[in-house]
Amino acid sequence: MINTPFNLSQKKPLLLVVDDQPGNIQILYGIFKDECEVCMATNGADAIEFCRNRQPDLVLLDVVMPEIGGYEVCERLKADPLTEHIPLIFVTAQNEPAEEAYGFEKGGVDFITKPFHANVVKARVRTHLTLKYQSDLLRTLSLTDGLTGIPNRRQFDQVIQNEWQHCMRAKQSIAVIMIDVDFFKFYNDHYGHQAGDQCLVAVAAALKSKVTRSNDLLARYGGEEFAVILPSTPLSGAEQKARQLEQVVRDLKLPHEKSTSASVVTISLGVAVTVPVKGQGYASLIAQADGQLYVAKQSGRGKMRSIQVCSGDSSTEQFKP
Ligand code: GH3
Ligand code: MG
Ligand code: MG
Repeated sequence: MINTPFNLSQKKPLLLVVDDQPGNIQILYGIFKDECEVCMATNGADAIEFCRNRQPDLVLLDVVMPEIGGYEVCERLKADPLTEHIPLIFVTAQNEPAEEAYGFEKGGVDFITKPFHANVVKARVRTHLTLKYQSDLLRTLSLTDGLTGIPNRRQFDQVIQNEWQHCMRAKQSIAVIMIDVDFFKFYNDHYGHQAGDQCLVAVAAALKSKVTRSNDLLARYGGEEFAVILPSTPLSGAEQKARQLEQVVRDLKLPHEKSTSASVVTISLGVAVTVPVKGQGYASLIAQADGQLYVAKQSGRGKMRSIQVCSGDSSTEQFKP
């Protein structure tokens, strides 16, 4: 097998073959069964459902099918944010340039003509799987923090935007926890920058072990700052989570001789919760959580402070020992 980047990845690529003629599916299955996980659909509706559920790496899509034809399947997949990034190759008995141009216009990445020539089909599929692997990798890297391996600020911004809208529609509360490592400048000065980096890696891993619900997100927000998004979570739940996060970092027992508030590395946390309403942006929620983080720092560090932000202006601060 040629060593293309896609087959350097751990998993076999997932290929969906869509054709109303089982004979065509069999031929393509025979060509790709060794290097791909091949799944099949015999109509457009099933193909769309499969793509929404399993996000294949590439779809080989018959143009002429009863009910929903290939071009319409393509159009629908491109209109859905869940499936818009999946590349599609049209499979057709026609090889008119006008037909090909139409397919590209609809969002296909390539054409394969029947009857199949196995080596040509293989080469085209490999090219597009390689491109898909590279664009996935780029997307993952651009959304991940290089030091700690957790989501970065860019991913945080994307997720909070989506969750904010979702919670507004569902009339549910959303919580943000801003986290800052205490006396971290002293830590670096005393133990060195590399030890500082290792400390951030350990803190990130500890925090991650407590942020486990599928829609919750932990991100590195900046230097020694982290942030958590908790959709559909009321104040009490967010405070409970913040206390767990404070404890899990304290339990790492990373010595910090230069901290004036504890003998180990600790974090301070600011929590803000609200039910989003139209006309209000999420930036104010982050600012409120930051405000609470500042209060937590002022009250001695290694602490959590929280606020319920009401729609309108009146907010209720929660003061705790
Ligand atoms: P406070 O308790 O008020 O938060 O004090 P602090 O010293 O933690 O806060 P300050 O903002 O003064 O210092 C943050 C330090 O974090 C300074 C900066 O050099 C360090 N830092 C930021 N990013 C990194 C990083 O990626 N690696 C390391 N080793 N240090 C970092
Ligand atoms: Mg800071
Ligand atoms: Mg700090």
